[in-house]
Amino acid sequence: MTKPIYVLNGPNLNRLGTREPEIYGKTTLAEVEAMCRKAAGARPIEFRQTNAEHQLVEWIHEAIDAGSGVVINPAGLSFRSIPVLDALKMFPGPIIELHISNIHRREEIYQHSLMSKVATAVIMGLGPDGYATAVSAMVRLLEK
Ligand code: DHK
Repeated sequence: MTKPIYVLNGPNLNRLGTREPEIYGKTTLAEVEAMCRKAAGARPIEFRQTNAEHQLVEWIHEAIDAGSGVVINPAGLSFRSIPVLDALKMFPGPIIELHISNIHRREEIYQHSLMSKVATAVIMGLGPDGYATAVSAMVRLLEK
């Protein structure tokens, strides 16, 4: 049984499509999920979104035991969540941190992600298409 790639999304990403479209685009989260499943090919994925820090931590714990790789957009939690960082430190497989926008071109508060210290790779600035890029890259990482 192939362990799934966990694609995890943090706060406010449930509002994709109407949330600051000039920054995040008009693609909905459901459309992003479909893009991820297409990019994953035969590999199963668990695609989830939460506005709650504790839920994201618990899903990372689930991935530690049941997942092959983690693609995560922690959204606003990227910049201050030690609990999410600590959970990711326990994940044994590859982690790809994803941001729709290029956080380094954003306001100062968005420019330093805590998660990048534990990420295998970081993809940002590609818009919603970045998710498919991240999942495709994860598939290749897992095949090595
Ligand atoms: C998403 C968010 O919700 C913001 O809090 C981050 C990130 C940027 C993104 O670009 O996907 O600052």
